[in-house]
Amino acid sequence: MEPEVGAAPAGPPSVKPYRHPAAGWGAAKSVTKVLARTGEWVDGPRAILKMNHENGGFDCPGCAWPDDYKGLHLDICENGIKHVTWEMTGKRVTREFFAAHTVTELSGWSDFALEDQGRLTEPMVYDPESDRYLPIDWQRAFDLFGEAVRGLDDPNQASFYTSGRLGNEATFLYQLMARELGTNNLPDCSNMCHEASGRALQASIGTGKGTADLKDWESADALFIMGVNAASNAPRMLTALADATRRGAQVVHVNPLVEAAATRTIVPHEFLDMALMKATSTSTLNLQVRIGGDMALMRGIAKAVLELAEHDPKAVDRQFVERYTTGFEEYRALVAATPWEELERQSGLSRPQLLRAAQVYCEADRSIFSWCLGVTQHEHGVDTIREIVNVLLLRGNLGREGAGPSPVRGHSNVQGNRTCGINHRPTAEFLDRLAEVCKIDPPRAHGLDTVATIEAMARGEVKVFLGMGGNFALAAPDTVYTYEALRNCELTVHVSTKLNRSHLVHGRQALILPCLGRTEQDRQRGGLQATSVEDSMSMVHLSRGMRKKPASRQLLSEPAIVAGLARAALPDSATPWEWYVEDYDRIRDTMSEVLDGFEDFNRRVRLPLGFRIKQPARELVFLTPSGKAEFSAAPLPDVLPAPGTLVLGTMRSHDQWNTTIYSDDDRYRGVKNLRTLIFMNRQDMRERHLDEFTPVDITATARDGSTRSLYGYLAVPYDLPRGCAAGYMPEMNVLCAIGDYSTQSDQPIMKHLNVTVTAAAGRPAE
Ligand SMILES: Nc1nc2c(c(=O)[nH]1)N[C@H]1C(S)=C(S)[C@@H](COP(=O)(O)OP(=O)(O)OC[C@H]3O[C@@H](n4cnc5c(=O)[nH]c(N)nc54)[C@H](O)[C@@H]3O)O[C@H]1N2
Ligand SMILES: Nc1nc2c(c(=O)[nH]1)N[C@H]1C(S)=C(S)[C@@H](COP(=O)(O)OP(=O)(O)OC[C@H]3O[C@@H](n4cnc5c(=O)[nH]c(N)nc54)[C@H](O)[C@@H]3O)O[C@H]1N2
Ligand SMILES: [Mo]
Repeated sequence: MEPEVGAAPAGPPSVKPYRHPAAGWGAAKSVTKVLARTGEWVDGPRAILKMNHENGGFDCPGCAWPDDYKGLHLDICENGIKHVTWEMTGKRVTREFFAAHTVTELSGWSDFALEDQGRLTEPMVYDPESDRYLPIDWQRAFDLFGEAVRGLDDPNQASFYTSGRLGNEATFLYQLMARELGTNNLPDCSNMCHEASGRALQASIGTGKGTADLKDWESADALFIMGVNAASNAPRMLTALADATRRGAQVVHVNPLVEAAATRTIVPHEFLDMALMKATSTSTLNLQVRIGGDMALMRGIAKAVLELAEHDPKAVDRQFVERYTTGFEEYRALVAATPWEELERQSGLSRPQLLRAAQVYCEADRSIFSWCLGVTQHEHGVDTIREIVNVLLLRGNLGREGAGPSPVRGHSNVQGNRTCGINHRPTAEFLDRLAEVCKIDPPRAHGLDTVATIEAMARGEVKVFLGMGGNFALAAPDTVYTYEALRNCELTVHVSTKLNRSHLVHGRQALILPCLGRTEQDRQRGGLQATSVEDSMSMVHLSRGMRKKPASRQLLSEPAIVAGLARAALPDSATPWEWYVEDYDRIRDTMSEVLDGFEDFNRRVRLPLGFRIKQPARELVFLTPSGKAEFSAAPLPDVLPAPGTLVLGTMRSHDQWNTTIYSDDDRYRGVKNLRTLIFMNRQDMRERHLDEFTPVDITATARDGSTRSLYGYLAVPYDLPRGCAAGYMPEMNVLCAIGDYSTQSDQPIMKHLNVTVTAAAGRPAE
């Protein structure tokens, strides 16, 4: 049986095209509804005013888009507000709540209902006798963890997951604990997110991060926005896109769907525009690639540029290519050998469309290419991103203003987590520094990532699982298998703010440890504390909670929880865990000695806008084996669906935050009260004799030939290329086999599931 997931629909389903600009009044109305629902009329707006503000505000936990560096206007968005008020709810999950409901009963609740119970208030331990969570005091909870870890034969039998919400200081302590224990098992959400970006950029330009910042976005002549639903998932990008079209820059959207950000917007903080209903266009060209077709599109652009260069010497920046790159000749030969017909077939775009994209690129002096999950969650995600870099290199779009690669990260501090040591494949240099400064002997062998952790838990090789935030059970692929894996553990521990599915899918022993959220003040012996975070564009700045009264007096901060766990697991540790927590400046002092680019951390992080971590590639210093930016010459993958099948991509709705489902609506795609749907091309529906809302069964066939199904989903006709389909995560994780991860990035290929869709025959009898 499939697990019960998703929200509870509030009425009959409907789908109508959305004809309004993104953001604007629809967003304002939605915010009003959210504030009403949480009852946060006073604190909600106060929090919003403090969000993303230089000096004294807290970082919006909504996404990793950078704050407006000019600090002039209210840089907020509907979804950030939703996210913050969701944390600030007045509702509480108390010991009485847990006493009233068994875990078995709660397992039947929707994910919406679970989180909607409000904030967790005290540590709880699972009691198998009564099938309930019972209160436990903090010290006993820490000791339970400590005993379990000390009882392992090998520290590699524990795995430590991070969700990208965790601040830098807690992150540093967390990885220190794991490594002092003796393991690099540090899976994190970026294993499902931007692993491909990190690996591709590292290989091509010697840094795992993008090089463009917000100022560059403001001076680019062309912005290529690939595989991101920005209006929902990075809404503050809309401001940058509207600014760009206003000053005459080109904005090209590459997406199988024409998402709301690819139309027009009413810029959220421009109140006059709001009052006058004045929308600004956020797109000059939409290219509806087929799912997985981005690499063919990039190669098509490269081919056109190289053909043009035969009679226009300015098409390729020869000087740049010669001075700063290697591998150009090989790449040129490969591109020349790839026929246009193949590029058309694989991209799903016509030759005129490919040429048009190339023309935009060639007419721009400075171009930025930005991307998110639509590009990364594929088998060939790394090759595709390297192809993006190839295209940038051809015209010298690197190391100068207004140009460069610019991945849009997901969680608000997922990039900071990596910078501060969450990496199952740490470099030797990092470990050497850690060993020297922290006087520990870190393990050198690589650890387990997300998929490998699940497999190891299923085999009984990982026995203790600790989730530092997040909702591992639902976020991970192959839901049924992942549930079995978690249930196979000796101990599962989750540090969380809200009740979620991962607390119900637990090991033989289980703990829920509730923590302070980002909006709340964090007071330690040394006074009020702030934590630092890093955004998508490598800006590091402080985040300070403003709420004086936490959701419960029993909540601890994340650094304090890590310290408590560490001390219990490492009673003789010489690391001054308790001393660190008294004053986070002490953690930052140690970090400044270990981490590259964090020199003088405590002073620089207190500058009004924080500081930017230096990007060597931005200065045209390439830390690659050749010392140059490296062209890649990867073969073009075949992404066409086999006859009779479709390629299905899983994605978010507008009204959800990863596994947190706010409602069953998806406003910009015109959907109401429906998540169990599959968006399909009309003709693909006709071929299968499906009408709108015909119930269908969806069966995914994994690489190993095994199948997984979802039953009774509703077909919804949508404007996407033939052979392509889309639906919502996390529900559709049921379809994603554990073994179907990219051999290039180890990322589950959540945007490329091979499925058949048939009129519903119903779930077979078990
Ligand atoms: N409100 C809100 N904000 C969020 C999140 C949230 O859940 N809610 N999640 C956060 C996180 S952790 C992340 S990682 C980001 C995710 O941000 P996104 O990457 O926008 O996430 P998805 O919803 O998965 O949407 C992927 C987009 O890629 C497109 N796509 C699918 N396949 C392909 C393809 O083959 N090629 C191209 N070019 N496009 C394709 C889809 O149509 C969709 O527009 O957002 C972050 N911000
Ligand atoms: N099929 C499919 N699956 C996907 C994806 C996809 O596109 N398709 N996307 C993947 C991606 S990009 C990601 S990032 C993952 C998301 O994976 P996760 O990061 O694991 O999941 P979230 O839903 O963001 O986690 C929500 C939970 O975090 C906890 N939380 C909230 N705030 C805090 C806090 O301040 N501190 C702590 N300790 N806990 C807090 C709450 O208890 C809440 O229930 O999902 C992945 N899964
Ligand atoms: Mo993510």
